[in-house]
Amino acid sequence: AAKKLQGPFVPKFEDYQQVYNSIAARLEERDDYDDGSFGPVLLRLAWHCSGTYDKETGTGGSNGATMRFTPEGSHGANAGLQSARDFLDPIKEQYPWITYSDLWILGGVCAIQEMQGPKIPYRPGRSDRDVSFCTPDGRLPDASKDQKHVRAIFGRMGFDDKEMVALSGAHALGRCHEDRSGYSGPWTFSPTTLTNDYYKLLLEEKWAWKKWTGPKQFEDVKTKTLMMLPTDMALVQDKGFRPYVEKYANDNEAFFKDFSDGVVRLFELGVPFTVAEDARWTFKSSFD
Ligand code: DDH
Repeated sequence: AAKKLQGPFVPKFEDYQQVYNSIAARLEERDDYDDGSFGPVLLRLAWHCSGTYDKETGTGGSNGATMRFTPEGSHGANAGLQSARDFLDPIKEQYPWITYSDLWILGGVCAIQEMQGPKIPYRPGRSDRDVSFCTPDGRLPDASKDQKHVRAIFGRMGFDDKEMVALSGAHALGRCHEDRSGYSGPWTFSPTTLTNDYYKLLLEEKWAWKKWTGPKQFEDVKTKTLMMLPTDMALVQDKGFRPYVEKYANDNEAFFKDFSDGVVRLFELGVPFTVAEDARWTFKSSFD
């Protein structure tokens, strides 16, 4: 009998869901990290791939996974993200058909959903590119700056005020590390669960400059355990940003909706998709 011709392997939804499940299982298994979870640093990896996008030149963004290479991998803003890339390497070995760039973004999607955030619809289509596609240093935000800087950086990616405030709610998660950014501490009391606490704390706590020799940051006067960066504080100081901070502090559902929409857009910056927008997939979470 004639041997049936085997076409190239074309992964489908079920295949990506399997990758999702493997990342989720590894998140559960590897609790040997800050606050017991690699979730926050996985999200930061996905954001730092995407946040290099420049709408004028179409360069940067989540296509390419160019942070694998030295110039971009050693940019100051990316300090510490090696741990997230290492975390995902065994997954890449298990599913060699997925590109690094699709995998790193899927890692961000999985991290958000597994940390009880909203669903983040996803489509594949990113391809890995070589070192010549590395973006120049300085495209990611500098935490010591003010609202003008936040608007310039996120405006360059194509975001408006509402989206800037919604995306910043990611700082409900994770913490700053002195040996990475120079800053220190978490923003909330539950750094491995996504909630609107970041906005509530911004409005309800009293914040003062932390007295220390490190970079200028705020600490909460009451417990001195939480922190805000100058760029976080800009969101309540600025007249254009503040109404959104108030809205999200009062309405977790509105935050989840706008955060999900913003992240979907962020994670797709600079990608020449062949899959239509209305064909995005929504993955089952481990607890669904
Ligand atoms: Fe962020 N972020 N971020 N951030 N970020 C840091 C940590 C984390 C800024 C600076 C810092 C976003 C926006 C901004 C996460 C997600 C997102 C740290 C500390 C600094 C500094 C790093 C370290 O020491 O390890 C600035 C400035 C901005 C801005 O101007 C708006 C956005 C948009 C996101 C997102 O995910 C959509 C996460 C998660 C972390 C915690 C990482 C960890 O290891 O924990």
